[in-house]
Amino acid sequence: MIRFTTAGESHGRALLAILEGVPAGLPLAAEDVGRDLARRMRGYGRGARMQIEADQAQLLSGVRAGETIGSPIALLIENRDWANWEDVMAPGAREDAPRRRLTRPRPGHADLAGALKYDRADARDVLERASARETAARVAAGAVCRRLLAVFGVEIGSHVVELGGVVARRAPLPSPLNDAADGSPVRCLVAQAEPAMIARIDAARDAGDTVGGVAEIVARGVVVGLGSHVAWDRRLDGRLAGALMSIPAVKGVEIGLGFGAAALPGSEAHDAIERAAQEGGHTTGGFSRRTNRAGGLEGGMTTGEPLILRAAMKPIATLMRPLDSVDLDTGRPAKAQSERSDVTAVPAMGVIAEAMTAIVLAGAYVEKFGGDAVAEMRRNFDGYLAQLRARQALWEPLG
Ligand code: EPS
Repeated sequence: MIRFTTAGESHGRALLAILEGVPAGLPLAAEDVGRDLARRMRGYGRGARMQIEADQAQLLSGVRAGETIGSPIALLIENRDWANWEDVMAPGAREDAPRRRLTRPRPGHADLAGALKYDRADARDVLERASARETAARVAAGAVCRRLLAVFGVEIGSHVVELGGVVARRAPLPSPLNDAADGSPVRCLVAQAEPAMIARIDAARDAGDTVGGVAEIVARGVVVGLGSHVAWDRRLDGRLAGALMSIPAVKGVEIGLGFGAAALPGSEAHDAIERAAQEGGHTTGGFSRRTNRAGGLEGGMTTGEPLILRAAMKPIATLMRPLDSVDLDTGRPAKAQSERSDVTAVPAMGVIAEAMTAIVLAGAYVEKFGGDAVAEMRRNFDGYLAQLRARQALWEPLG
């Protein structure tokens, strides 16, 4: 089992991730993590905070001489902005400390429900943790999982398919996906859509508004048979959907055709099965599909076809022309509070969704192939591939 937890406030000293269950013997360096952290910080529409930070991970435990040793991996990312917030966020009690209180909750943010639930008079105690800054720690944990998945030939990428209402036309996906997507300021593969998306972000910024969008996550090289149909909580589609839905501001998740499948007849919603070409199909049991409407998941299990997931992000809740709210101190109507923020973070959300996908998939690999050591997992994986091949050996050769 792979488990992880994070800690840290947006303007606190640092973020921390603890990842447990990664097998021993995986080569790992801080740069493996740093690459994804840097990718998460980019994207047109980010605010001034991203000019302050330069996220890097320190490996505090679980790695020795460049290899994991099977113990929990603790990753630390310092907040550079801490230097500007130390007085406000310091854990020690000080009467005269500046508070930078937030008392006019932002509709769409965790401010109000969090302040009520945790009995806080200052919603800063809520927003500091609800802030999507926390996702840097997830991306660090995800980068380690991505490294493990690479041993088994899995590649995870993402791209933005919709931003601010601009929908990118479907196009064939390049491989590796991220090499192409990361070259775009909005991580969009369709050159014609990019300027329109940028224009929507600019217009929203000028209007004191924000925009949302949709990122598509693609995992290639995933072996058939991860997850299980036998119990609700072992279905991989459920785990993936939960993981993506847990990303701040994500309000919708689709797999394959997703909501579109509901309107189609069965004959147009499924993926006909055929034999894979002779040279391919070692991770799909010798089968292939003419289409991939299922998004690589049937019965809660991987089919061996690429996983296709989409996550829809609502517009960021911090508005420079705020919506109506109520002041927690006075109970009187007031405009919601504005804070420095981003106009959009959809490009970053795709990178975060990759990380969450990697964490769930790495967990599924460890579950299926056992995993105290990478070499042990590898043996079990090879044994499974041999099992898949043995079945094919009974078949007539393809003519
Ligand atoms: C965020 C507000 C902004 C974002 C932040 C998420 O931060 P600040 O309040 O410091 O300007 O930049 O995202 C990050 C810091 C990050 O690393 O992604 C919010 O309120 O959710």
